[in-house]
Amino acid sequence: MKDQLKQALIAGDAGTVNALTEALLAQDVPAREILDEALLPGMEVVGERMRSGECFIPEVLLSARTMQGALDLLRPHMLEGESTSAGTVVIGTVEGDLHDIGKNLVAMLLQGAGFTVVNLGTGVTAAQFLAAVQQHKPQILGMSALLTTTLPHMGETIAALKEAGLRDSLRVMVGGAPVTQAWADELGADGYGANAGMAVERAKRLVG
Ligand code: B12
Repeated sequence: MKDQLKQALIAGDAGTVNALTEALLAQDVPAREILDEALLPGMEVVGERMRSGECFIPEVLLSARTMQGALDLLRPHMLEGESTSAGTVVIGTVEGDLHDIGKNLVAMLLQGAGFTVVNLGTGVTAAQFLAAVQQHKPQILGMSALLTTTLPHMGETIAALKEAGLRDSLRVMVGGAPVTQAWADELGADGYGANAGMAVERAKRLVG
């Protein structure tokens, strides 16, 4: 059934994806397993096809929307348990970038791990990140970017934090497909996560 789910996601068939996700949950298949073994591998294929020119933006968008729908179904199953806050995380996708599936996944798993998450959405400017830090006083600021052209905006936010004297009041984490540990180091970020699981591990260590 997991392979059928993966194929339906690739096809952008929301009805089938929702039905199969619900059926798997009803069989007590853990939400994390549905994510790791069906949905994420499905998006991986969509990405490869986009790269090779085999599929185009409308199709990718359809799969992306379908993925968001499935994540909504999984969310309640990933949030069980922890009640006390492990800390506050402000997270967003940088200016000029509207990719948010990975960022939302990170936000969801951080919530599941007990963090209070303030999700600023997409296209967040350095000034908006700064304002949110001033308002919410988070322990961690997370920035996501999926385009090589929008990566530099991460540095602008860090510069804005420095200018406001707030850089040392929190830890900065960065991620997104083109982000590497080397890029995180160059930026002077405190953490990097290649995937949502690693992001959560890293966040726990940063506040621990
Ligand atoms: C879905 C998708 C879209 C959707 C986005 C829908 C949405 N709501 O997000 C749509 C169709 C809108 C889209 C548009 C575009 N896209 Co696009 N897209 C993708 C695709 C296929 C998948 C991205 C995804 O969701 N992956 C699944 C998630 C789970 O993975 P992830 O995002 O990497 O996140 C994980 C980690 O990176 C990490 N992480 C993410 N964020 C954070 C943050 C922190 C703090 C931490 C610690 C970790 C972390 O954890 C996440 C979970 O495990 C990728 C291909 C790819 N392989 O990445 C291209 C891709 C990113 N897109 C690309 C391009 C070029 C575009 C467009 C410019 C296309 C166009 N010509 O218009 C536009 C740009 C729009 C814009 N201004 O942002 C290129 C980027 C190339 C580059 N090097 O810059 C890619 C790589 C495709 C390609 N190979 O050509 N896209």
